Amino acid sequence: MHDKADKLKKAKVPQVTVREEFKHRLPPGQMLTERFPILHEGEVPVYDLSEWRLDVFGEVGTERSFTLEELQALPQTTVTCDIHCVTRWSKFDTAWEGVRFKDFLALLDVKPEAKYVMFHADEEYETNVPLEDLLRDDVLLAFRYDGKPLTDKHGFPLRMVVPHLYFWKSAKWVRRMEFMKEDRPGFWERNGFHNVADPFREERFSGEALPIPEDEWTKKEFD
Ligand SMILES: Nc1nc2c(c(=O)[nH]1)N[C@H]1C(S)=C(S)[C@@H](COP(=O)(O)O)O[C@H]1N2
Ligand SMILES: [Mo]
Repeated sequence: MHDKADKLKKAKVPQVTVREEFKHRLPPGQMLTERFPILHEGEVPVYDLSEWRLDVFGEVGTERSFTLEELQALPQTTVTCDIHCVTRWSKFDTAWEGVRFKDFLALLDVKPEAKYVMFHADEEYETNVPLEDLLRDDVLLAFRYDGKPLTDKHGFPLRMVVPHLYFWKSAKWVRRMEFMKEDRPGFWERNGFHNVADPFREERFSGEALPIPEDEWTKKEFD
């Protein structure tokens, strides 16, 4: 009985204490969790993988469309990184496998004028990231998390992982990449969130702070 009560308690407050030597890895205003919260707008998409494509368009010489098999045949990398959600949870040492964005970019005919990327994802999600940010070695088109294929709720079959920005910049269920000359705000960026989103500078909001209760994330679904 005690056990069950403890488990429920743990589920309610999934926050853990950060050891002194890791404190520098926790951005200001963040709380550490060992669970994996699930956050998104809309429904979890269901795919017919034979129809699934990743499309590349915008400031490119040639538009491209990749099947999942084509993407999975590319050289893959493992990245272990910390992730930080604007709703205040952070998770350390998350392990992802996939194709480096940089390696993917090398296959594309992107025009030199392209300076930003809009990630278009299901369900009608969009987020914008400067191309320069995506050239870091730890930015992935990820197929796998923690040694297993992504679960539906975490973005199966393909999501972005852009670890140095708040996690809303890491689109789950990504379907289209648009290369752009000019920056344009994505879904959250149009709805009061910061355009840059550096967690160590606490770039949460573009104007006034949005009224998100500090414990809201603890009430969401978790793995
Ligand atoms: N397609 C899509 N991707 C998305 C979102 C979304 O609503 N739709 N939410 C973002 C937000 S706010 C966060 S914190 C992370 C959550 O990823 P997770 O559910 O794997 O923790 O996904 C990001 N990517
Ligand atoms: Mo988020």
